[in-house]
Amino acid sequence: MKQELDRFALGQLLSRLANAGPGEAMSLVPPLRPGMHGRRIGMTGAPGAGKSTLTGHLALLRAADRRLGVLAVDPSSPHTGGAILGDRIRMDDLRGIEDLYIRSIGSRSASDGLSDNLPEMLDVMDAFGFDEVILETVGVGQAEVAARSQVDTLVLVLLPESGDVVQAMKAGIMEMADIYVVNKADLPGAHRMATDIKRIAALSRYPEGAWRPKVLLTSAEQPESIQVLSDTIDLHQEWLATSQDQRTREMNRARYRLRRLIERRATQVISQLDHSVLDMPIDAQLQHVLKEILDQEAGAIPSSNRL
Ligand SMILES: Nc1nc2c(ncn2[C@@H]2O[C@H](COP(=O)(O)OP(=O)(O)O)[C@@H](O)[C@H]2O)c(=O)[nH]1
Ligand SMILES: [Mg+2]
Repeated sequence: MKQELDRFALGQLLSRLANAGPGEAMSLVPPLRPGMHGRRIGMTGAPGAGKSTLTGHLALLRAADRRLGVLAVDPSSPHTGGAILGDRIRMDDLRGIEDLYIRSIGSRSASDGLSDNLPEMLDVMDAFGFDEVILETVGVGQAEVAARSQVDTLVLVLLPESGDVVQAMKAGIMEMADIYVVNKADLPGAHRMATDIKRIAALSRYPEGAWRPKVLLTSAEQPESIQVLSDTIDLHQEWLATSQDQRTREMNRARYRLRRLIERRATQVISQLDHSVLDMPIDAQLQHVLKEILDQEAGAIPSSNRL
């Protein structure tokens, strides 16, 4: 039996993380035992594509037999708590579902559509025993790439008639997502777009044993379409369990975290430089900045958490 979910403690910890600097963020994550990692599903796509609506429906389906968390990174609503996503779920629907936790977080300074301390927030979800976390992020270019490294299964939610996406796919980034969803299937153009994407997928070459991206049509008005999406996510998870790329994914995740960390520290140090440093030759500036970062590091992280 799992320990009861302490929503209050979790909420507090996520709030502290949302406002923490890089050093503090790492010290806030409780130690994780091996095997404590839940599944991570990313829902990304342009604003208005219907991600929150779809995520809400999906969450209700998938929370029936597991502890499910939803983190929605919503740059437009840093202060609305769970309201944005919560609005899309009726309280009636939540009856009988005990272990569903939904939370909106602002994206702060992260330019890639993810929140600064998202890797740590996801670790916290693991520490609180979530079997699965659905991560909603606004995807525009860089964001899909960033979300990619943080989740196991990435769902790209598309609007009918967003032809630029189809163009981008033709240029060969079909491996961007695991599942392509043309949402709002009730609107004109959706079926046509799904057919176009399927055609592109059929033309792409995949190595032996690779996952072939799936293309689905969904609509908030068609519950069975959301069931199919949920089943397809399960299918991808099953494929992951047998695939050889687990190490590669773990390394990409670690790389993203490390890069973000260094970027944030460097940005902070560089923003505080004055003429005394900026007038130096560039290699001296570099030396200075690297030393500053190292000095800060020595002070910021408790030794027990050092890598
Ligand atoms: N026609 C139609 N509209 C939808 C559907 N799903 C969501 N919407 C509407 O699209 C708008 C944006 O939805 P939202 O879930 O907030 O999109 P997000 O910005 O991607 O999270 C809202 O007005 C929704 O009511 C759908 O399946 N069909
Ligand atoms: Mg949304």
